[in-house]
Amino acid sequence: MLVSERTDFYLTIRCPTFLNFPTDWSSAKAVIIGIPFDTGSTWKPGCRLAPSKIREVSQNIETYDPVVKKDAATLPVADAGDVIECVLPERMISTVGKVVSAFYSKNKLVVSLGGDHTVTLGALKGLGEGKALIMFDAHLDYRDEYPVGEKITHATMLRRACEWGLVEYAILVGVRAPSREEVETLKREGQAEIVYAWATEGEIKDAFSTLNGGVYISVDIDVLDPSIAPGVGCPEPGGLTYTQLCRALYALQGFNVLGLDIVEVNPLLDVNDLTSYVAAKLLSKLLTVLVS
Ligand SMILES: [Mn+2]
Repeated sequence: MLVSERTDFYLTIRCPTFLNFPTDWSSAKAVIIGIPFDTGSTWKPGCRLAPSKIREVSQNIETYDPVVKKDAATLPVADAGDVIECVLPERMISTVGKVVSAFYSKNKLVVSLGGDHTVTLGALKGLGEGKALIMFDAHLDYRDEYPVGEKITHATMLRRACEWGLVEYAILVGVRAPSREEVETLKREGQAEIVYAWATEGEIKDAFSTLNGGVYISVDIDVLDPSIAPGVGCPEPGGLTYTQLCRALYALQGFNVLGLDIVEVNPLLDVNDLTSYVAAKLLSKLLTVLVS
């Protein structure tokens, strides 16, 4: 059997699963995987604990979405467990790439639970080159090196994704903490549109309307205001409200979504598991929007 077929070799089942979904993914349309990786965090570690914590709190959320009129818990989704633990970013990217590629080749929508934002590089690699990306994030993650000398961290993720050809064009929503160098480089290279956190709902939808073809969605939980998502490594005031983010996600209904992730939840910095609850609700909502 090809290594790429042996997804079970790289995955460890975790219980409880998200919303008690089955671990058998054979008939599922979407497959959740956890990526317990946080050595790409440039400040406080702890994101590696998020997949298990988000699964734990998911046992206690309401799953019916009155807007989409679907119940996430009844959708054809599986939770295939966590990718084996990796410390070095290169190995994580390679391993996650193999797992995502194997599921993608079987027409599964892969939902990755980070982990710090570096994990998105692995998921994007598994889907191949030249995609559009919609990224919800307080930051641009477009530094060349951060910290000095480090090329693959959560602060350089988008820069590497563009350089490696994994992302052709990106729409960056909820931004409010960019560096001058990142803004100027992105503008010069023309590979992205920045939709700042103070944009209106209409402006966000207008940005989405420029996309056609397959798109990858990445939600860095720090796009939300730290008052509702305090468990993050780099809290930035002035973030989106939960309702603003939900409205943006509803606008993605009907898009050809190739994969998605929710990243940067840090249970070690959280208050009353609030950030994990918010992430669980967002994932539940995204499933109702994207899976039928
Ligand atoms: Mn990020």
